[in-house]
Amino acid sequence: MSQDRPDSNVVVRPQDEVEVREPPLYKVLLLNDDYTTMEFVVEILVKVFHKAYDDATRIMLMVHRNGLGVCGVYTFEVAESKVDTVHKLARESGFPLKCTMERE
Ligand code: TYC
Repeated sequence: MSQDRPDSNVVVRPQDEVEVREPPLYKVLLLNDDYTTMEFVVEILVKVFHKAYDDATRIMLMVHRNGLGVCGVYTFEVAESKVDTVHKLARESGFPLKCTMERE
């Protein structure tokens, strides 16, 4: 029998089946503080989280009023990279803005 042709007599055990589960997802959350400007938070939401200006403003106000809010949902590495980028940009601008991630 050809090596390329599927063999109908082959038994595929469950442990040999292809993994189809989705990777775990992580929410990235922005935390409110009294010192970071509203303008800077909107800029972060537009530049780092690719939000439209109006959505960015809505999310920033939600964080301002409720203490925290979700900016987006990503795989582990992407979420981790967003958190690092927010902290780096905030530090460079002298703001104490904090960002965290949480498994969905
Ligand atoms: N509370 C800040 C202010 O009044 C604005 C702010 C919003 C800061 C969201 C952080 O994640 C934040 N200037």
